[in-house]
Amino acid sequence: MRISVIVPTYNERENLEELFDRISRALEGYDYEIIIVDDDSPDRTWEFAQQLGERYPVKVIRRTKEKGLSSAVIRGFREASGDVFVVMDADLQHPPEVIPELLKAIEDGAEVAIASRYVPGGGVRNWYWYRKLISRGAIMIGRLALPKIRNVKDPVSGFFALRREVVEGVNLNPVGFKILMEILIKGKYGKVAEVPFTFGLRKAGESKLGTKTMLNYLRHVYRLMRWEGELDRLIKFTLVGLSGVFVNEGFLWLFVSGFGWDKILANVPATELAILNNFTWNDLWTFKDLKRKPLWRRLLTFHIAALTGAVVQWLIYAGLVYLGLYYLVANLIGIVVSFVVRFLVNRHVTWG
Ligand SMILES: Nc1nc2c(ncn2[C@@H]2O[C@H](COP(=O)(O)OP(=O)(O)OP(=O)(O)O)[C@@H](O)[C@H]2O)c(=O)[nH]1
Ligand SMILES: [Mg+2]
Repeated sequence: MRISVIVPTYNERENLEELFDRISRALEGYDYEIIIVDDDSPDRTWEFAQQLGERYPVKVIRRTKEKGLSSAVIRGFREASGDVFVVMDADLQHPPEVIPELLKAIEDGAEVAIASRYVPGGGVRNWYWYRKLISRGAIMIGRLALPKIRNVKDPVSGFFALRREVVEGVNLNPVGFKILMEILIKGKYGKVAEVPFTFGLRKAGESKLGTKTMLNYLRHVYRLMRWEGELDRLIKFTLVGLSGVFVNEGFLWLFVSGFGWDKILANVPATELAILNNFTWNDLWTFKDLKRKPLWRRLLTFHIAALTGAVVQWLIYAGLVYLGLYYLVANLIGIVVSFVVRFLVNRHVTWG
């Protein structure tokens, strides 16, 4: 088994020697190469990497026309000759000593092995609380929006190993910053393993991450949702929901004006009929490929989602009105949040 360790770099000269030294110790006995993909760093990281190539098995790629972390990793995949690829940062936030554990997981049958901050034994060190919060929040959004990766605890880690076949012939989009998420959605694999590790602060040099990152991340999640067909589901779910409004209003009118029923009570069966209408269309159309649970379970959780949505809507309405927000705006926010909650419960539970 030959290993290719792919390291994207930009101004990482100060970290390179220690990085190579620790990789070479960690991979003693392995057949391996280190591939540095450098975007023409002003500190001449590429040049120093070439010099170190006298002592370590290094292949240096100096890109002068392209820039960007993900495209650098994809380029590394193309240049790599190994059977297993390891991707890691140069700044020693990713301890090379973890690489053998990743390789062990691959040998044990995983096609993708992730060095994970969010499995027991892993973590982050010296992070401000808001960086932790953003990291956790971003991962939660990704896992909720992309059911395929919902069981992966750290789908945005920059430190992972995979078999060559996972990405071979796969068209990866270099625009997103989180290449692992791209691979987990588009790659060809069966089993994913996560190995704990502690992510610290960078040793030297500067962070390349700006405030634009969060917005770019959300755009990336959105693109992957589209690619997965999850956005289509969301649109269908919306249309079905709108059809339910007409069913609810229509039956309410029939029961009150036609049958002379009590206005308050008549809305109970009218609402139930709308719920059944929505369930039927979602079952036959929105989630038609996901009928894994028995019908009665789907019906039950669909009702629970409807009830949860109604409670959430009312709580948000009451809370925002109490805080002084105009009541129609408060209700609108409640409706939108309730809609998202209902979609997620149904996507992950009813048709999960
Ligand atoms: N080739 C290339 N490498 C990059 C680019 N941006 C970042 N990198 C490298 O990718 C790795 C991760 O970037 P960092 O700036 O450390 O990102 P981070 O670890 O999330 O942030 P810090 O905690 O501040 O270090 C490092 O090895 C960088 O040198 C780029 O545009 N091109
Ligand atoms: Mg870093």
